[in-house]
Amino acid sequence: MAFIDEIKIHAEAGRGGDGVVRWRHEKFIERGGPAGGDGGRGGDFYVIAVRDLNILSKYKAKKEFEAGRGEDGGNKSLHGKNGEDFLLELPIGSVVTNLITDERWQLLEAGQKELVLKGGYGGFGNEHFKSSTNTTPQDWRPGQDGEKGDFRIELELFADIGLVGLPSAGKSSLLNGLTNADAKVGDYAFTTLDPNLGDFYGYVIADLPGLIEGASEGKGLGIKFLKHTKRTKMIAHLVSFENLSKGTTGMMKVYKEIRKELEKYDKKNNLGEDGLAQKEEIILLTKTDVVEDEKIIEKKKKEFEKLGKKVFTLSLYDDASVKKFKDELFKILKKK
Ligand SMILES: Nc1nc2c(ncn2[C@@H]2O[C@H](COP(=O)(O)OP(=O)(O)OP(=O)(O)O)[C@@H](O)[C@H]2O)c(=O)[nH]1
Ligand SMILES: [Mg+2]
Repeated sequence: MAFIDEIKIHAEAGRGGDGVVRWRHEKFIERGGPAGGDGGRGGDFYVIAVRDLNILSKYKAKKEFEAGRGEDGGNKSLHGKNGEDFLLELPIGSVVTNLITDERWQLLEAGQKELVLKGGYGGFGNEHFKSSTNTTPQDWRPGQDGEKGDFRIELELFADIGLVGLPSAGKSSLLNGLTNADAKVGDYAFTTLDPNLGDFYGYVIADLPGLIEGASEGKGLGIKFLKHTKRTKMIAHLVSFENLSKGTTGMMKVYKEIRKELEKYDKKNNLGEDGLAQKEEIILLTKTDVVEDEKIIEKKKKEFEKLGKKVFTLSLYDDASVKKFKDELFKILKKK
């Protein structure tokens, strides 16, 4: 299923039910007084945030939504039932804009529910119009229309930490290792085409598409990747030990290449202080299992530590290293 981050929909809250004209039936009295009930309220239209990033693609085929109509009033002064509310599930991070009124809602946490369109009031039945001067009113009112609107829904993916790195650095594997996400993993570049999110003890980790040289100019999946990086609070930059073979400077070279893309993107978009390169960054040296000599791993770690950032080494095949990183990551996120 393709990942979708913007849709347009049309929605209508329910129309109120009509009031009715009815009469009490009493023995020997033909018209025993007005007994027409009021119509029920039309259902309201809500949006509610869920932790499902791909849910927008569900609405690709169906773009019109309608809450339930209120029931008409009944005899014996029976009030019509209210129409059913409609709850449209949207991913956390959605920004909903009413294109007619310009009202905006931002869904920031799971379960957040916003009333977007109100259902119409039910109409009065004839009993409502009863008075001392009019004991047999014929009056009734129709239900009101519910509010209607056209909406744009944009997904502004935001995460506490974004996993950044070359294709195949092991980002998706790590996301799966840290959370219960089920991101696709593959030994070819650009396995991840769209971001995946995972829940890490209440923090959101975003696994982003791989980045290559030239990404800031649109190479690879550049723009898509960078657009979503903008909303992450911090970055975990993954560099695989597989790059070690590119000479002793291999891993650092790869790291710097990606830093350069972040900076270029910031410059191009005049992001300044809000830039990607300004975000707090931790460095993860991944796939330590491909290196036989423990000393090389330590040496690389020291080399990266000179950048003045927190550096971790890990392998998905070494549970202890993943556990250690999990504990540290939790502490880092908690402090933020
Ligand atoms: N040896 C080894 N292989 C790993 C490790 N972690 C991931 N891999 C393998 O590396 C390959 C790439 O892993 P992914 O998790 O798909 O990499 P990615 O960074 O998400 O790649 P893109 O989505 O293309 O950007 C897969 O074949 C994984 O099985 C590790 O710790 N050690
Ligand atoms: Mg991936």
